[in-house]
Amino acid sequence: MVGRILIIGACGQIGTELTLKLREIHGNDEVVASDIREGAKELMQSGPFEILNATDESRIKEVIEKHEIKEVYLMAAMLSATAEKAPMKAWDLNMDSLFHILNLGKEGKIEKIFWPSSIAVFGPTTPKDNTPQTTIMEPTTVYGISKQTGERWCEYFHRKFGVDVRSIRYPGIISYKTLPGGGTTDYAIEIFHEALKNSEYTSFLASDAALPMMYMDDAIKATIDIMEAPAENIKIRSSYNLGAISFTPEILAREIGKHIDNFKISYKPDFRQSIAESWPSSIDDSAAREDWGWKYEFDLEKMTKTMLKGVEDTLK
Ligand code: AKB
Repeated sequence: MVGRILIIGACGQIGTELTLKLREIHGNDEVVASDIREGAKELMQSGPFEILNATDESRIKEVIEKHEIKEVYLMAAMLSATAEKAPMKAWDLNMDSLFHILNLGKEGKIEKIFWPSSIAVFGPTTPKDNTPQTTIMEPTTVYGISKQTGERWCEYFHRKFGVDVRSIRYPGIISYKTLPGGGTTDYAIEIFHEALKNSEYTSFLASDAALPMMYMDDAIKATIDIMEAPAENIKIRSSYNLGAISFTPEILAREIGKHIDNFKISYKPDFRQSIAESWPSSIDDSAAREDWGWKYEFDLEKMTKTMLKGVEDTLK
């Protein structure tokens, strides 16, 4: 850590758990959470919180000065499915927020930046299996276009102005504490809730839609590890591929069925199926492994057991 930390978009699916973990590591007062609205009680009560719209440059500056922030995690974004419904709003949020933070890095007001990219940067012309770090990238979604553009700007600001910005391409992130909003990979969370409540689930993706996924604890670990790695180890300044597990709705349903008797899945693919079809099935993350020691811990079996237990507890 180079100074006090600000999380923008702290009340979202990843932001919530990231904030709590960073507070555990660095101390509650060192990690300022911010979002456009208040979030989980645990987050609100454990440390400082600011209402902050990620597109409001002057308010970002005000919060950064007030708390003497040196490190920013920019987690606010509109995800793939929602972005298709509101393209310009998604573009404005995803790009403006990034420019505000990169410019603060350029002006020397903050020293280190984390910005998440996504598997959405890839498109239908990208090799699908074991997708390489460097390959054809022709995203066909609004979200993917914004993330790919963001990657280019991160690399540019690093090369041209020496901004210490670090990024990973998140796959679908699976967790139970805070629900995701508006992603194509969200089925892999909904399925656990429906399995425990009703023993059945109707998937909005087809049975064979294979996508790269990761359990939340691994995603948090990767995020903190890349930020703590020595700057010279971060050789890629666009964004790193990050792999863990890869499965289809059918494979996940079979795994859940090992724990829930008579669990049934049916399929009613909607517009999100074509988004899923444009994305990789699995990811080659050898660059992240070599450069900063990335390794995942949760396989399909461990993730499924952890999710069933976690969701069951939240339903009590
Ligand atoms: C989404 O589905 O939009 C996200 C992502 C893969 O970035 N979970």
